[in-house]
Amino acid sequence: MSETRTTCPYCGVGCGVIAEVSEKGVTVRGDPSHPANYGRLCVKGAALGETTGLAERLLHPTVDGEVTDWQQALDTAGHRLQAIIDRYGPKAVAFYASGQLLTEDYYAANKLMKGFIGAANIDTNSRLCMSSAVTAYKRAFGADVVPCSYEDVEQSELVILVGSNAAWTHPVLYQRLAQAKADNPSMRVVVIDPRRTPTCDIADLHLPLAPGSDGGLFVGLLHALQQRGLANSDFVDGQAALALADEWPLARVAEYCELERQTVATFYDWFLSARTAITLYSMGINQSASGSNKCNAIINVHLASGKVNRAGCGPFSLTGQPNAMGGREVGGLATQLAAHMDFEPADVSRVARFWGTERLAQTPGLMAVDLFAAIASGEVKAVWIMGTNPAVSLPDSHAVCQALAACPLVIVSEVMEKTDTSRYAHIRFPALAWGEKDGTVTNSERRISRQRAFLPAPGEARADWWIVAQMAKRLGFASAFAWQDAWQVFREHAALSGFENNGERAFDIGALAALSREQWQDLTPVRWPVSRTQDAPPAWRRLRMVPVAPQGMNTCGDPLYPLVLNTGRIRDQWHTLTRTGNVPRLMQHISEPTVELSPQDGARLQLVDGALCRIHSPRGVMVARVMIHPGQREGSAFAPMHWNNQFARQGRVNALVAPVCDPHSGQPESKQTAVRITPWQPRWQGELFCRDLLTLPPYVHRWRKATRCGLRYTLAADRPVTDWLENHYTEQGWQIQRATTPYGQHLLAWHQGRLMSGFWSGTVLPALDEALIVSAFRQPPETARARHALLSGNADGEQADPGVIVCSCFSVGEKTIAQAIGQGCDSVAALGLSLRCGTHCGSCVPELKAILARMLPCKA
Ligand SMILES: Nc1nc2c(c(=O)[nH]1)N[C@H]1C(S)=C(S)[C@@H](COP(=O)(O)OP(=O)(O)OC[C@H]3O[C@@H](n4cnc5c(=O)[nH]c(N)nc54)[C@H](O)[C@@H]3O)O[C@H]1N2
Ligand SMILES: Nc1nc2c(c(=O)[nH]1)N[C@H]1C(S)=C(S)[C@@H](COP(=O)(O)OP(=O)(O)OC[C@H]3O[C@@H](n4cnc5c(=O)[nH]c(N)nc54)[C@H](O)[C@@H]3O)O[C@H]1N2
Ligand code: SF4
Ligand SMILES: [Mo]
Repeated sequence: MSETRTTCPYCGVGCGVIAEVSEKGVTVRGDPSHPANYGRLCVKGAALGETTGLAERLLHPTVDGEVTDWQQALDTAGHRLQAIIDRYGPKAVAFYASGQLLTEDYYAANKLMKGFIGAANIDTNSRLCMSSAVTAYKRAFGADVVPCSYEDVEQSELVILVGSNAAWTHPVLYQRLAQAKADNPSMRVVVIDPRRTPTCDIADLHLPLAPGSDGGLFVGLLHALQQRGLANSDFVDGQAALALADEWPLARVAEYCELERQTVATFYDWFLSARTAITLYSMGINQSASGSNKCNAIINVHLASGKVNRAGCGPFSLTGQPNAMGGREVGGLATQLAAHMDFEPADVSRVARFWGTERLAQTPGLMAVDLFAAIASGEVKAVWIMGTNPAVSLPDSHAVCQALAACPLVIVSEVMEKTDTSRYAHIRFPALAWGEKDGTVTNSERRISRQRAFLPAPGEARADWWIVAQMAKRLGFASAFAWQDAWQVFREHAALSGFENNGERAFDIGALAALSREQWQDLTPVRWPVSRTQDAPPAWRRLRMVPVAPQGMNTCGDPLYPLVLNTGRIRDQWHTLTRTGNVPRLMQHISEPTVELSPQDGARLQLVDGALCRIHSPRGVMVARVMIHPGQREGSAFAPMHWNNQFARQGRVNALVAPVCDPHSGQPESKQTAVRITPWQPRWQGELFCRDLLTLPPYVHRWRKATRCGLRYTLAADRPVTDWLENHYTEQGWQIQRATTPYGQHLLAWHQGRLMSGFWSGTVLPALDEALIVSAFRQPPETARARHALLSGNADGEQADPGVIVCSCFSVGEKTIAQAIGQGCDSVAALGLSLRCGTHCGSCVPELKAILARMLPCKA
């Protein structure tokens, strides 16, 4: 048994964890000494031990689909990349990296691309995440400095969460906030989000504003400050910002945001009267075609009111990924150089001298969405993707997939065998995963922590920085990439941040360049700057208020697409599911692509809780299960960003989203897409349990779920699949047991006495006894009665009793109907959509009405 202190690889809170390896496997607990979490963990962090298995891992390099060795893979990749550079120049190649890489990996990739290949075409998924926040900080402060800490959140009188569902996305920070509020009842919490989210649980005030209208709310707040004589405008462009705000009196704000005047007034009063206030903002602000202006509108009110740069105050952009901040430090964005330097001549010269290169990129490169457009147009001919899954996460995923399919050279560094993106890879490099890799990450509050390896490298997987360095060698730059370990990379990165930095660049960790290997191994979490020459962040020289004219969302009321689709995260899943989708514990909460609708829209669209629907936009379609949610605004819908082709058919939300970006930051408007939702009532729905991944025929909709016995697929389709399954299993020499019930088909497949697969279908999802099925996979039932029970899917050996059949056409019983009413079906039409009863001959409609009247007397 051994213990290792390391850092959680999920969200930007950056919690310290202690990992313990024993014969039983890996267990983790919160690190009580880590200043981000002081021992706390959320459910994802707590389940980390369950993600370290090697199932479905990519463990060997592949070239053109064949497994090969490193030598061969690197030579081939280097050769092909070089050929493209020779023929078309350095701008024909690009890297697309990730805020989940370690700082050392990121530093190496940025150095190779910008410093030695000589173009700045390296961008990152952080473009989709926080580029608007970066743009705004740079415009306001002259540097990308987050001026707040978690302690500021705890100490504030007024905590404003805007476009953040921190209860689910930054759970430990949220817990710290909830605790601070419990300890200090005078603290107030305001949540600004079109949806009523779990984050609202601790809110004193929730502003369910119209999607995309935050600009108006904050510009109006600036106006309110000025009206009360509380606005200091002694900043660059301060007067101009106030002049624009003049046009936003309370009445206009309330109308624009579709909020009660009183609600807005209360929020403004609280802000004006609070001694300290902190605004936490995240994707509801950043992911907008005017995201950087919205961030500046927030920063403006903090500047004007003096609520910045002191305890308990400030505009606090919450970073999403574990190392989004580290990526900003090394220059992972195509629009900056390295160590917070830009493409100013002095910066270019300094970085070139430090790296000893004559090939340094002189101008910014392509930003993510433009980068994939350039791949589509053939301008970029080779792309190396590291640690991100753009086929799922970029907007307009069909176009992204087409671009990748047409790209002459796609290289993917991955930890998983199969992803939607790696499907298009010519060359795949197996990377080390969390627990195996070693380096540093920086969290939301600028705190650098170590991620330490505590597991051996599996198969031939290697560190991302090592793979980059090996490629650099193949391209002829061996001496600049001659590091032996991550510590050496870190030292170089730290030295660059301090190089010729006499307090001019805020990001300065020059003092850490002197760490010995042992000191770096033992590094305890530290907030930057850690300078040799200064001890506080440099005084900001160029404080600026950016004049903001609020802009609404980009989509405008097309009657064909009348709803606004909002997208985001659910509590227990991480991004494209590669790391969390196989953990049964994390699949219990929400296990399918869903769409949240308001009760009003549900009724209007005749969609009940649990029904299936299709969501259409001009770009694509998604299939989702309806969740009726009273906290959802009428006219808006919410769908998770997580699902993809590995886990669902037509579950990718970005198939719908248009690639419309903020002109300053390049960040796409992922939060507002105009859509139409139509019911989909499949002929049958079913559950399939099996031991291994199964490729089903394309007409079957499938949702893959992790269970304790292998895999579970929830299925739905308009054509039957039982014959296909039977054939498929018979071909493998398995014995088939089949039953037909009035509602659907059941099928069990056996091999040498072991249960290999079970399938149960009905006109609606059959109610199954999962425990019974899981145990049958472990230990086949011995008695005939038990086998019969298994075939029925229920321990009592019967299909769940439907009660007296009311609808004969579809054999729908009274009990089933009562159950559906209990789950929210409140009309004959809704029952018909959910169960099909009454939709054929119609003769049972009066009985349906009677049951409804009996169960819902207030409706009658
Ligand atoms: N469980 C979990 N946690 C995560 C992640 C994960 O995948 N899973 N990912 C991490 C990453 S990378 C990120 S970036 C963060 C993101 O963290 P968050 O930004 O908190 O998460 P989201 O769910 O994307 O969106 C936040 C909220 O914005 C709201 N919103 C939508 N439109 C608007 C609007 O016009 N105005 C306002 N004010 N709000 C709006 C949505 O309703 C949603 O509740 O989460 C991190 N944490
Ligand atoms: N519609 C919509 N789209 C969105 C968002 C939204 O809210 N709505 N949010 C956006 C945001 S904020 C973000 S951050 C992105 C996230 O989107 P992605 O970055 O595409 O999502 P991940 O699933 O985290 O992708 C990481 C990939 O890297 C692999 N990986 C894990 N560890 C390692 C490693 O150590 N090395 C390497 N080489 N690979 C590794 C994983 O298996 C996975 O395939 O999505 C964006 N897209
Ligand atoms: S709050 Fe974030 S960093 Fe902390 S345990 Fe949860 S996912 Fe990990
Ligand atoms: Mo993110």
